[in-house]
This record gives sequence, structure tokens and C-alpha cells, in this order.
Amino acid sequence: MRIERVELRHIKMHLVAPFETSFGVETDEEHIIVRVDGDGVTGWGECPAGAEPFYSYETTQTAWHILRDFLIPSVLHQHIASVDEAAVLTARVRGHNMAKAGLEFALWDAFAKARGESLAKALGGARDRIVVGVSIGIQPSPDVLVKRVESYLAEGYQRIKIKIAPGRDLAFIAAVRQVFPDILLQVDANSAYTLADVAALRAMDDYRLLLIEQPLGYDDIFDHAKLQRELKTPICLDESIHSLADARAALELGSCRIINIKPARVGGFAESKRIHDLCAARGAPVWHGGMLESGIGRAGNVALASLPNFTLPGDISASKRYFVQDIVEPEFQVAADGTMAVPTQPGIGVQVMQDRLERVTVRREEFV
Ligand code: OSB
Ligand code: MG
Repeated sequence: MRIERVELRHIKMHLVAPFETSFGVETDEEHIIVRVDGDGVTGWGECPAGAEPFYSYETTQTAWHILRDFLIPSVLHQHIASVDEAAVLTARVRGHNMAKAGLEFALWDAFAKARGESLAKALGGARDRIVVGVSIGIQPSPDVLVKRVESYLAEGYQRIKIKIAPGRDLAFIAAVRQVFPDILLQVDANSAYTLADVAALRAMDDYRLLLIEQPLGYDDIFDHAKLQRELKTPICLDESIHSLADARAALELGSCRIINIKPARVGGFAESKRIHDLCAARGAPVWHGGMLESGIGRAGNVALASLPNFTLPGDISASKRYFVQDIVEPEFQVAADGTMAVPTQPGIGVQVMQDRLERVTVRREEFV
């Protein structure tokens, strides 16, 4: 495929409700939509680096810079036979995984469309529906949280994840567990604790949590191994895993027993598949994380989550849980049994609504 044209759009989409984590409150999502055109097909990808460097050092602006000045020039006007070949061209850029992933996703979509196959099939997907959960931000009180949990369960979500931070943890976990003794429940600390908090974390062992996500430092692997030895509940790493090498180190050191795969965090679908396969070989479950993506990124997430070792429900929720209106059709929906259909049409399998995309675009640049 000859890469004839690339377009970047910085988009800003308003969330239906603010999303609070231990690192801050988000009211709008600012991401980059990457469009690649070649050989008569159009591929779409979403780089979910946020407006602020609080989850990761990457931001919408740094990703724009890396895409515009390094990644796009390395592939533009090149004849590329596969996504792997493009990865060779972009490999000189160190780090900036989310920027790389935005372009990689668009190439996967374009190559899948050129072959007339769904992205799920191209990635090695093994199921036509995935089981989904919901990630609930920090709420003003345990009572408010219990009501939110109740309404998501009524919509069908099969697993609840609640965000926690020191002082906003045990009372919230206990309240949810008391009302819903049997649900699949997990927590995400987004690096808000240290090894000095081991007592508070050990207290969580009494609530039959599926996992505790990223309790310690965002780049740490070593201290998590010490902490895991103190806990019965499995640790799941998110922020700390940027590559296959990180995943191998974490599993071999015993830093976690479960990994949250977010393809943008690890540089794309190819690295995600390698981490997925490693975890499968080691008997470690994986699940698909989320970055509050629009329907473009979500379509890719759903396709990847259809691989066999994604055995735990993902943070892949319905479009309407995030936005009044998504920028794709059909929007993503959750069925009453807590499952979501994996698109079967070529590539990402959903239609990008150009007028809606235009309305959320705050900056656009074309490379020809
Ligand atoms: O830590 O998993 C996280 C959203 C933004 C940044 C980090 C995280 C999250 C979520 C939301 O938990 C998951 C979703 O997209 O629904
Ligand atoms: Mg997380």
C-alpha cells in the first residue's frame, strides 16, 4: 500500500459526567484522530493521549508533535506491505507509545479494509461478542457510589471497577460490597499509594476483589513485587506496562498476576498481541483497559478484546456512558446480558460520521 495522505484532527468531546481519578477530574476528552489514505482505502485510528500529562507523560500536544514531525514523515509516500513494515520505519522514535499507536491503529484499519476483513479477524479475534464492565470515577460519597453501581448493573454491566485514592477507599469498597455481595468488583488506584500504605491495601483483601489495579508508582515494577507478596488479592498493572519487556519483568518478578492491556499505552495492536500471547503462555489473564475513547478508538478496543486470553471483562462501555453522541455509527451498545457485539464489517467496522467529526475538531492538519 502506498501511503498517499495522512490527516490529523485534534478533537474535543464533552463527557456526559465528569470522570474523577486519583490524578484529577476530566470533563472533556481531547484526543487525536489519525486518518490514513492509500490504495483507495481509508484507515482510522485514535491516539488517546490526554490534554494533561497526569496518566502518562504524553499529551495531545506532544503526540501531535511526534506524529507531525517524525512518525508521519517516516511513512508518507512510502510503499508499505504490512503494519510490521511500518513499525520498522517508526521504530527510531523512542517512547511516545500513544503517538505511535494512533498511526499504527489507522494502518491496521487500512490493511484490514484492503483485504476486506474485519479488524477483529486481522488481529486474531476468537469471539463475536465480548463481556464488558464499567469504570466508575471517584464519587462524592459511598451512598452516591452505590447508586451509580446499581444503575450500571441494571444496564447489564458484568463487572464494576471503582476508582480509589487514600482516604477514599475502604468505606466506598465496603459500601458496594455490602449491597452487592456477589458482583465482580475491582478497584483502580492509578498510583496513589506507596509501600507505606500496605496496611490500608491489605485491608482490601477482605472484600473479595478481582484485583487491585496499579496501587504504586506509575513506572514501578520492583515495589509492586514486594507489595504482591503482602496481599492475597491479585495486583493488576496498568500504567507500569509499556512493552512486552515490562510485562515479562512484571510476571517474572511477581509484581502482578493480571495485566490490563491498553493498546495505546504499549504502542499499538502488534505489541498488545505479543503481551496477550506472553500472558496466555504464563497463565496470566488479561483484560482490556479503556481511555475514554470515541467510537473510533473503541472499535479497535472491541476488536482486540475479542482475542482468546482476554478472559476478564474489559473497561469497554457503551458510547452513551461517555458521550451524548458518538462520532461513529452504529454507536457501541451493551446488551442486557453485559456483552457487546464485535463489528464484522471490514476494518474497524463502524462508519465515521464526517459531520460529527467536523463538529468536535479543534485543529486539523493534512499531510500530502
Ligand atoms: O486507569 O484505567 C485507567 C481512563 C483514563 C485514564 C486511565 C484510566 C481510565 C479508566 C476509564 O479507568 C476506562 C474507560 O475508558 O471506561
Ligand atoms: Mg487503570
